[in-house]
Amino acid sequence: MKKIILIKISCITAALFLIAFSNCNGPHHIIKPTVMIDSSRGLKDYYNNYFTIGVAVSPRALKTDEATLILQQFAGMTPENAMKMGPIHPKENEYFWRDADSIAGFAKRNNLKLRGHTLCWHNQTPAWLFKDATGNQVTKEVLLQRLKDHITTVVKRYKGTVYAWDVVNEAISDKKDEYLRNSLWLKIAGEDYIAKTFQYAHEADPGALLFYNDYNEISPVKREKIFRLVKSLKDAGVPIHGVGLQAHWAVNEPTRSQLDSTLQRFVELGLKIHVTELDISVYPKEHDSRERRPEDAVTAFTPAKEQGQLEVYKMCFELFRKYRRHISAVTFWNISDRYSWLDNFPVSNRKDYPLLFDKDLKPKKAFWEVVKF
Ligand code: HXH
Repeated sequence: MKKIILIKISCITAALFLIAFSNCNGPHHIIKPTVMIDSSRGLKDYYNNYFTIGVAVSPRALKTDEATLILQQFAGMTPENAMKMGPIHPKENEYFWRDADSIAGFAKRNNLKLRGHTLCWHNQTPAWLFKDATGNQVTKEVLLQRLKDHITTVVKRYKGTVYAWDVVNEAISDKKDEYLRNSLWLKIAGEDYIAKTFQYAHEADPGALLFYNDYNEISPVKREKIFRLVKSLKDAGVPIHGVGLQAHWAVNEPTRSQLDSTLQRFVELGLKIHVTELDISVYPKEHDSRERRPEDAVTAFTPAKEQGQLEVYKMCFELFRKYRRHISAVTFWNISDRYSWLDNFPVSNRKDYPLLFDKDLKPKKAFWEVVKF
């Protein structure tokens, strides 16, 4: 009896001791469950055996703390604007190399794969391009000669540094019943300006991979037109190696089945697929530019926006991984939510948060969904 009482007393004492001891340092000693974060691994490492993860950059970003983030996270780069015809070739006999050179130098020094963007586009063209000295529209012959000179000069300069070019950008029309965009390229030079552009690029650097690049590829109508163009180039023996899907998407599109059938369709081309300009807007997609309205007042990155965005990012990368044998590069269009081309577009005075890193360059919840596989 005495023995039992003694055991009881010592048990109670031990328990009291344990409680007292475990509480002596206050509640902050309670171990919280934490997610295991391996901060030494970037996107490029998680996807090492899948595709080259790239990012669109400005020369300015490479002189800030964003440069460190680029080196931690990305294996590839695309100049957002610096190699476009307007910025790089402002006058007929004048090139502006500084910005493109500084991006190419950074890529070279740090062993990043550089995608060139872009050689022929209807937008951001220099003022002189379509006009002769008297202000009249140039002929087909003059325009194609100018295009050839431009491509030869630019592509040769970055030979060995740029491994892939977006050769023609956005040549397909958004109008339901129109095939090619009715641009000055088409009006002046006719349909074969596209094949010619690829030929000029191939002659300037036979080792570069050449892509046709376009947006709204998830729309069944546009998708079939892109498919038709790329297939016709390939069948005609034009040097084209892949299709670039811009992937400017949003919280409401694409759906899983829409993206799956899009990727499935482009796989049938038997060419490479690059996802070239990925971002997921936190606002439902609007396909037309408009002024800001009162209901646009909430521009904060709310938990609901965060959740919607992470679900789309998760789904997209699940499908990218499914098609890993065909997709060889995935490039984000800008580095962090500090700056995106979507700020003020297509709605004026509206901030967007379309990327995987916040304005302090910290990974967002969507980042952890993308690397969890
Ligand atoms: C891309 N265009 C370009 O390839 C890239 O060079 C640029 O830096 C950013 C995006 C996407 C785009 C295409 C058409 C377009 C807007 C963006 O036209 C619209 C105009 C108004 C409303 C909706 C689309």
